[in-house]
Amino acid sequence: MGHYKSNLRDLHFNLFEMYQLDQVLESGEFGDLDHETAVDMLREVRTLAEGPIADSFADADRNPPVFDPADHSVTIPESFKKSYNAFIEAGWDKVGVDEELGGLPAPRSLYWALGEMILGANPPVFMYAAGAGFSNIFYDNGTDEQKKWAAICSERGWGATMVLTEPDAGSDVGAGTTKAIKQEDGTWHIEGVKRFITSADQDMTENIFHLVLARPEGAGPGTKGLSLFFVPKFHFDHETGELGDRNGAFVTNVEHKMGIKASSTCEVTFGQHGVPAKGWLVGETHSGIAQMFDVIEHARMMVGTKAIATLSTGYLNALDYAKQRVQGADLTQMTDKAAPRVTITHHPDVRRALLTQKAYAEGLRAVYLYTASHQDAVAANIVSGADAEMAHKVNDLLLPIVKGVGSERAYEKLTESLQTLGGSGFLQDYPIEQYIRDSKIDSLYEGTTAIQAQDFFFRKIIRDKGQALGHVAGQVNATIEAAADERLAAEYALLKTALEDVQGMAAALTGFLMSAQEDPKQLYKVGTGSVRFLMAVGDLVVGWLLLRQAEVALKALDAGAEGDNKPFYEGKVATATFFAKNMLPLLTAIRGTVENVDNDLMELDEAAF
Ligand code: ST9
Ligand code: FAD
Repeated sequence: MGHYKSNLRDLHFNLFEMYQLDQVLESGEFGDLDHETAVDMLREVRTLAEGPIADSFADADRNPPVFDPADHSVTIPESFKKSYNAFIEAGWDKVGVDEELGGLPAPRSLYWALGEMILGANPPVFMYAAGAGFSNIFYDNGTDEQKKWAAICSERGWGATMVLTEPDAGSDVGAGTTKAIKQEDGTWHIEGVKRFITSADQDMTENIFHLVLARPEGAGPGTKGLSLFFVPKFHFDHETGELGDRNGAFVTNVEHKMGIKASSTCEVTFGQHGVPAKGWLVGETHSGIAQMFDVIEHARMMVGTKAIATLSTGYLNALDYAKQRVQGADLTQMTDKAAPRVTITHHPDVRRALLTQKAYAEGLRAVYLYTASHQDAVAANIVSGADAEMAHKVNDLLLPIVKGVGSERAYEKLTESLQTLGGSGFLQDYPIEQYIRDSKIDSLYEGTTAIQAQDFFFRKIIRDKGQALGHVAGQVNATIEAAADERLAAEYALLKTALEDVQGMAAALTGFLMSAQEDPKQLYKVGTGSVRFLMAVGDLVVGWLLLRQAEVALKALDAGAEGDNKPFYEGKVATATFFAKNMLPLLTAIRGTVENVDNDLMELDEAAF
């Protein structure tokens, strides 16, 4: 048995019992894809993920990709190549991709459910295999001519990268100085150094295309002055795809990292090795940052789902261990030194830790799949009654929660998974230490948590005039008002208080923003409170979706659920109750801190830190 433990039962529960995937498929929006096919796909990907994909997880960590500065190449470990090939050869990289690109369109909820299993088993497999998805975004943004290249990129299975970051332009992408110089033939020469570029070289695909943000000479400052360029590693015949000369984009370093070592993180130097780095302006329009955000939105979803997937397998590994590890006596017999020893699942604190992990793993899974359901208009309408415009806004609103809250909570609760194994958790005999190392990146790349929190408040709430937040809050309120199951009365009351607390926090932050018109320093208070607010909304949504799951579970139990289903549904009810009683009340204290935030920390002399 490999390291990865999927939770297919919970994926089914979310897709079919919560988010009505059958109705989505019956809409005809996804061609012939039906219930049986979706179930088969989930089962097959589970088998693949737990087997060949997971197989190289530890080996590629201990023997990471090797960089050769002489020829700017990266060699991927053989073990990992097997995992990658198993995924590609079965065609899974084409799921969710347009038919024009050789893909199989699928509902986003199904796409991300499949993705969760790959991301939990071996995340870099998903990342290296994202070329077809990138081709789709290039296709959507490209000229008619470029759409043909996008089809070539997808069909020939080329790798792809997103190239934003520079040494002095991380969170502040608009500080980028990489230049684009227009050539007489209409192409561009890219010049500059980018760093931290994921998958920028590998020896698994015949070609790689880079989507690069660079500033055309004479363009203005900031992100709006950046344009997006298609820069292939090798030039190619634009009709046949046949490879030509090497282009001037060279990997000049590979980072040594804390985790996710199988994923190559590269410095890429453009146009400084005697060969120009030739690029093509994507779509022939200078709207680079908006085009790049099409990639970023998918990547943020990917990062959050990766984190949540890792927490889930961390929890299931911890649970497995806890059921077997015998240590100590039952607390009620602590004074009897001859009392029988019990498995650690008998200790209240271990149960608290396990339920905490379960609640966040399953609650955040419910959040990312709810979000994914708002990525298809047809599904959004079924799930929340949102029309196409509102579906888009709700997805925008929830992405910082999936990414920002998903990554922070996963990393935090994975330490509970490790703790459950005691000293053994610290060993490389178990996967959890690697889970922790591999998932730390999730709160950093694709916009740090602070950036997610600002995006959430300023763009997704204030700029949106609270429309999407109002829609989701309306859904939460509907659950409270309907109080569909009287056995959950205490939980509805706790959810009601949590909703009021979050609304109070939103009002406080909005108040600071308003008063910043008179006193700009009031804005610091938003900056100080925004991560707490993001995390609080995350808890509210997790608590709400767990409660809705409990309602469905109680109905199933009333209908006489048997066998494995019985403890599954009982677990759902217990988890929702645990979360409502143990996590939601904390929001009242957080509301107090957000409402009373002051500017003392901004007035403190730097020397006093
Ligand atoms: C990275 C990669 O970290 C990590 C892993 C890569 C793995 C690769 C594999 C990925 C697989 C997934 C892809 C699969 C694809 C599948 C497809 C299947 C079909 N939403 O606020 P302003 C835009 S990469 C949308 O003034 P500043 C918007 O156009 C590095 N758009 O910003 C806006 O204009 P307007 C990641 C947004 O102050 C314009 O930007 N690095 C959003 O100029 C300007 O907005 C980062 O993420 C949004 N939420 O710049 C950087 N926000 O307002 C983090 C902005 O007119 N830093 N736009 O609409 C930030 O995000 C900053 O806030 C900033 C600030 C750069 C945007
Ligand atoms: P900084 O921006 O310097 O941030 C440092 C700290 O300051 C953070 O805590 C941050 O939250 C905080 N901070 C910064 N600005 C603000 C602000 N305005 N308000 C509040 N707090 C702020 N980039 C790519 O383009 N493509 C890739 O494929 C890619 N892959 C990566 C893979 C790895 C393994 C790593 C480590 C990075 C990758 N990145 C990639 C870059 C990644 O997106 C950046 O590291 C990230 O955006 C943060 O930038 P930074 O590291 O420069 O940190």
